[in-house]
Amino acid sequence: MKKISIIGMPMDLGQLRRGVDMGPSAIRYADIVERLENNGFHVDDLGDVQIGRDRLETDPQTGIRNLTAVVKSSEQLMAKVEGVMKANSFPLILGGDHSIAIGTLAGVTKFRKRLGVIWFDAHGDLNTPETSPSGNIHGMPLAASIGLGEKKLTDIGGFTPKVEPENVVIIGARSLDEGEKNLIKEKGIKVYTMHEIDRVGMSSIIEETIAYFRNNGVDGVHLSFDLDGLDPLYAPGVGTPVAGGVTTREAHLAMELLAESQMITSAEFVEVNPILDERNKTGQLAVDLVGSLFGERIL
Ligand code: Z70
Ligand code: MN
Ligand code: MN
Ligand code: MN
Repeated sequence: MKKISIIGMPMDLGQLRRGVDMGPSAIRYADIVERLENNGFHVDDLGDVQIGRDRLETDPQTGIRNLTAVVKSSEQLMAKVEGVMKANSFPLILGGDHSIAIGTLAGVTKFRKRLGVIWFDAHGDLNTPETSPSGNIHGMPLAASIGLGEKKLTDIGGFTPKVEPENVVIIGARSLDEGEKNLIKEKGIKVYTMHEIDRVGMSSIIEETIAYFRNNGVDGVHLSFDLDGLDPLYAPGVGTPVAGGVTTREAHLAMELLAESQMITSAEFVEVNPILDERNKTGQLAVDLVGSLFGERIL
């Protein structure tokens, strides 16, 4: 039987709004374990990584908030993910703000040296301390993972980069900072903005993405799913809502096509903030999408 190991990463240190540390609880409350078991998986919930609670520090040199605590917590997540992969189980990480992806990808890429990454997000998360408008680490994890920015973030696990820029595909972008736009051009990162989603449709985009990764010869694909990629109408419980996003139907279709491809080897669902949510709508949606990612069909 296929095994899935759930790791909760209740980290809110990568941004300023409190409550995203309760994301893993909200997703568990929406019965993620039962949902996956009903789909025929053996599920181990490994509980939560312990997160440092001290939010006092902003690095005076770089303006990065909570750097020490994020690094420490990321190292712990990396070790857990590594353990899951050693045990031949599928790592499914529940955030937490998107800064958790730094630790996730550090753990996954200890094993997969040519990893493809799907970054489903309204944002690029491609800021470096130089380009960041906020100093918030949740705006930096993709940059850090391709080796750019603060060394303490890029070098977690003792190696960098984790992922090659040509093996990254961003889907759902509609809020990019100037520095991020420059970086996308400079590194040739593949981005499907809302414009392309509207023009060619989600199914073509996922098919193209799968073909792109196959052609690149990746040895696995990680899905980093920021719930703010969805329109706030469907996912109100996020810290940085941006109008004009992906619909529930498009997101389900994407998950179903990825399930069919059998390409996804690890995943994380991030930025669920129950304090900002409406009766756990966003937590429930995350679980529904996980269902589709693991093979659920309407009929
Ligand atoms: C902005 C920054 C961001 C997620 C917001 C926002 C980044 N580009 N990331 N929500 N997940 O502060 O860097
Ligand atoms: Mn077990
Ligand atoms: Mn994000
Ligand atoms: Mn985002």
